Amino acid sequence: MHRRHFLQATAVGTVSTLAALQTASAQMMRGMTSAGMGGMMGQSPTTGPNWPTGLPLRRLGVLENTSLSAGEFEGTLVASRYLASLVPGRTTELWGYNNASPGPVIELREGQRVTIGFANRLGLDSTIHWHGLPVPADQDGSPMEPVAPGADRLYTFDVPIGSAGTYWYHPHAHQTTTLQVGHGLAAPLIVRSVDDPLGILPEVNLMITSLALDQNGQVATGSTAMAGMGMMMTTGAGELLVNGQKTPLHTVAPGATQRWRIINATADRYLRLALDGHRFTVVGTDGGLLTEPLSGLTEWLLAPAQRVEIVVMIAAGQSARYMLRDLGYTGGIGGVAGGQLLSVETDGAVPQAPIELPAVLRLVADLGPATTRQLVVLSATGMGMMGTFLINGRVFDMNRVDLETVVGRVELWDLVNTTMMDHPIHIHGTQFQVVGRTVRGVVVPAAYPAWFDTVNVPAGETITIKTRQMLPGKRMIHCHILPHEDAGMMAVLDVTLA
Ligand SMILES: [Cu+2]
Repeated sequence: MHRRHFLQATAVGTVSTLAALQTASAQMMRGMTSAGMGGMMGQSPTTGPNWPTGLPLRRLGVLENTSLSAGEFEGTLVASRYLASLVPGRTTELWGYNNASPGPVIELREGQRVTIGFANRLGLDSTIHWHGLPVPADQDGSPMEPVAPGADRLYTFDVPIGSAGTYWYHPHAHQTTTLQVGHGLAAPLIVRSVDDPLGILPEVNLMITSLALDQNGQVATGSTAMAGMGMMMTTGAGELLVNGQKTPLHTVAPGATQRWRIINATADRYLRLALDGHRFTVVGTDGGLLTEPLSGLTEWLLAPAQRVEIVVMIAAGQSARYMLRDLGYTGGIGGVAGGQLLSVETDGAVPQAPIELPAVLRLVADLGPATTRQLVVLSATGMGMMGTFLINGRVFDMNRVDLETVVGRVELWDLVNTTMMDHPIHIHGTQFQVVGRTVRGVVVPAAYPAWFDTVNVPAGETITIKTRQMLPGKRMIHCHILPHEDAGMMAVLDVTLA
């Protein structure tokens, strides 16, 4: 393995021995993270095929509501393998919902009753997890509720008032989430309110995924063998795609004001988002709108599974081009170069007048005084690639309860990261508020109130959140770097009635 990669690295010519070794080491790491065992056993995912770029940005399809009643949403999702043309001369097997990757957008309204039929035609256990929505525990698509290959089930839940926001849905089967999401199973879910203060703005959904293809144009990611081996390494694998396309082209009128809903649906990539030549305004996070817009931003870190809603006022110049980029992020260990996400081009139209945003969007009310404090410690065990990550010292066991709470109780949780890399921690069943972060003993309060279901806990730091569960049942708490989740960086929260 070392020898093969060393030869690859030196074959390019006049590189110094040290540089060659560094390149070889980097390629080896990339190979292992992108292809799992496949990459280590001779397939070469490090030199994938050339993706076409600059195609018009695809608008994702919307899942049809087959209910005749305004208060209900009924739809059907079939998860299966299908063939797609992604790169020249190759046909790629993707896994998708209704033969699409990303799958169809589910557009819901606050207060709706939702019934979605799910047909699992993947050939292995799967689920649909409605990421971020407070659905009942047995409708949450957790690993405790697997849908067998060939089986069907109904998911039923109500969309709470106040939950308007940008979510997504994806599989959450035991130890195969990386495999399934990595093959393309993910899609946006948007909840709308009747009184959206930004309702007049044109919207664009930007679903960001990563897809690693080998030389034959086949998906090379998410080996369960790799997940079981230990997970000290992650990130950096595959191409970053927007709505399933490599650096597509988004054409806008000069001066246009647009609302972009951006979803980080990658398995393991932090996205440090920036738009060339522009500042932007963040108006919403995982659980919907902020109290006040955060304007004048030049970048925003979007951890795996997080969403952000931004308002962009495009510059007034005609026929200009700007790149939406990932600036790259080290995540506490190693280094991941960024990349180009979306090419934004103004057309020759007369510049539009900017649309002013309201000073207040909606109240993000404090959850109130906490009566309980709990500790969630993220730690590492083992050495190098044979190690794994733990929550409160233990690897995931769905037959064990790790944390307990009661319905309606407001709690402070200290998420303590003792490891050398960041972990984006996701709590099922609720939205929570970040209280602050502690860096080397210094407490930094959160700058603004916001709803999150996933929070990045930087290496060596503590993030304190205020959280509350409103429905009984067993809930997952886990790292949303999917290889970490599959390897057992997950815990069970048992929510009981008071
Ligand atoms: Cu992690």
